[in-house]
Amino acid sequence: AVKAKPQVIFVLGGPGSGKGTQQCAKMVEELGLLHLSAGDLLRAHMKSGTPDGNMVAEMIKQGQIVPSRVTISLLEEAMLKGGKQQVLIDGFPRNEENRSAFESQTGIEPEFVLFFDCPEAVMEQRLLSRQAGRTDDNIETIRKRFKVFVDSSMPIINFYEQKGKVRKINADRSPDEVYADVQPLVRGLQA
Ligand code: UP5
Ligand code: MG
Repeated sequence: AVKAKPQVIFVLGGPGSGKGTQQCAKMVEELGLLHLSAGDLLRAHMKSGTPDGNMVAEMIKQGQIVPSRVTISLLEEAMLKGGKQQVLIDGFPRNEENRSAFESQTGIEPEFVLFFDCPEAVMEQRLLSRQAGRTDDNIETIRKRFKVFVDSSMPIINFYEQKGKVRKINADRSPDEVYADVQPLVRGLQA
């Protein structure tokens, strides 16, 4: 079980910037942190068939941000269950409502924010060639997701930038090159 509050790293960046699969998986494998993808938790929840689950399915299909009430309870449950002292939270918080609710409900402030910076054209190409069967990987929803990222999520990154907490990574490189920059930052937290 979790004794003290876990140390949290937020992993943020546009849709397709490479937050999930490649980078977080490597950190889990090599450094043993718990990885929670807010999007993965929401996609699992939408299969529950509950009214909330159906709302989540519709919002994801439209590229909209789910209310923090839903996302935070999924994250809290998964953090408790995971029982790790160091947690990567990928794809959250996405707007000011997410950010302030997480901080007030959990009392947790991130150690730092990994920001995967990537040009839209590159992200678009990656998402269009991904074969994960996601309901939001079509060009229409991808464009909506980009707009939501710029309008609602970039202000969160700017908020943490002003607090000196953003570690910006050039994500428009090979996965190994990206990881070479990520690894020492995360290792530094563990030292
Ligand atoms: N790829 C990755 N890195 C590469 C590299 N360096 N070079 C070449 N290819 C690379 O990667 C995407 C694809 O690119 C993969 O095929 C990968 O192999 C390749 P991935 O690691 O999956 O990128 P990621 O940044 O995780 O992209 P993802 O599509 O998951 O980002 P989103 O932020 O859009 O998705 P998420 O799952 O976080 O959210 C989906 C939706 O859920 C949101 O739009 C929203 O509706 C909802 N949501 C909320 O409402 N609230 C939340 O808190 C979270 C999600
Ligand atoms: Mg992802």
